[in-house]
Amino acid sequence: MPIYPVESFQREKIEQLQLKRLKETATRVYTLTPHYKKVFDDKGIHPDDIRSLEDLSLLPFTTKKDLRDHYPFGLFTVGKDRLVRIHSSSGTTGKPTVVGYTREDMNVWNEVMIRVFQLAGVTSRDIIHNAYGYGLFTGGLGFHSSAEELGAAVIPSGGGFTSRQVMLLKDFEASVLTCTPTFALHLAEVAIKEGYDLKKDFKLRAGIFGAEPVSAGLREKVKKTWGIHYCEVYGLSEIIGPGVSASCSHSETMHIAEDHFIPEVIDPATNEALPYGKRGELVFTTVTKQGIPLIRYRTGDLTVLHSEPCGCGRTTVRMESIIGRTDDMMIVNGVNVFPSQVEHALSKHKGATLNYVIIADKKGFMDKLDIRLEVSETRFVEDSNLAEKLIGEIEKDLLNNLYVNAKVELVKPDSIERSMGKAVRVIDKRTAG
Ligand code: DLL
Repeated sequence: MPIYPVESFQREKIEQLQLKRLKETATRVYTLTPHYKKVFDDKGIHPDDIRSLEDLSLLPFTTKKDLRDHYPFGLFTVGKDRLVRIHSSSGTTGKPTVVGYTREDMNVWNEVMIRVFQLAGVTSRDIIHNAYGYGLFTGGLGFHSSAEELGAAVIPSGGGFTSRQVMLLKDFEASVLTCTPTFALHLAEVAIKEGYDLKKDFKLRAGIFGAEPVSAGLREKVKKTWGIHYCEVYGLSEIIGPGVSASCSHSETMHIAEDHFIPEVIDPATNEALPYGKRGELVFTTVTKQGIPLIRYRTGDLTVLHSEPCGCGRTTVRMESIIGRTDDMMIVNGVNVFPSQVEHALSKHKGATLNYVIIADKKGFMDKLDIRLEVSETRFVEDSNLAEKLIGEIEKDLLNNLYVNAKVELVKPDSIERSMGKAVRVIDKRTAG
């Protein structure tokens, strides 16, 4: 598989390119948007003051709120006549965040996505079954345009109609599946129920999965159930959509397209930049975007960056799988827990599935955590000995490993609603209403 030349640049060379592009972007946003002029001036910083990449830490952050406050086009640096595409975030409350792409931005997006396909070992000869949602969400169209650009055949399935998708997956002989990891598992479940043999009846050999946090347990389950190579892809609409980073076949960490998006990890409490190897909030500065360039955009996603070159030959900075979002973290009687950690614990127990809902609530002054967990076979709820054993094991595991005192309730197979896109795992009644 080819590697884009820039992905194997020496550190010094990539940093020179980043610095040049950073200066251009800072000048662009400062001169073209009243917002950035104001926030740069408030910090007493001018784009001409940027002399090295370390100076990035002097620049102001951009948040989701800034995008909302300037809804819809207030942070754009081009006129509407130059846009060729508009997308927006998947947020469910308040105004969405809106992003616009010029022709040049679409070229960058296609380029970084073609790099993702290369990381996943996907070529123009592949047939890609694209089950990411189409529409304002960047998943469907982001994969679609770039797969066409690659020269692969793309099947625009979108989300939903699972049983029909299973039929198309088989009949059209797709070799690559692209969707959220939870939907990949749901497709497998439905196919098995309909009597298919996943390894024999399908031609799938790889999947490119992302858009939501995935535990090691869920990743393994998708890999094993389908018997395919698992490439993880990360991205967010504010930065470009899918394609910000993806994993290669050597490691589960994801290579960042850092010639376009400069990553940093900060301590979300103090806002200080953290060194490689430390966990914190991921922040990106786009350095080639024309439509809506963003300076130090706070993603809310928690991860760790690594700078060592990878066995695949790439030298780009890599990020670990996202453990959760800053706003996903539950604090249960003082203990910090991420849904992905609970998911990982569940994945270790025979009889448990990865279909679950976590419900946080208050009992008096104390927090309480209930987990509704679907079992793999009815006997695990109907046989009280089996049920008691499974509940006991999981509750003990959560207490010993995550220090969380949770109450597990087992429910029958198929009783928890499946998600066609990003799964919703937590209901926090403490914060609702
Ligand atoms: O989810 C873009 C995307 C589409 C990525 C398809 C990958 C595949 P948004 O709807 O703007 O964009 O949501 C962005 O989704 O900040 C993360 O919290 C989460 N996310 C995306 N990829 C991953 C991943 C798309 N691999 C938000 N692991 C981000 C964990 C992810 N979370």
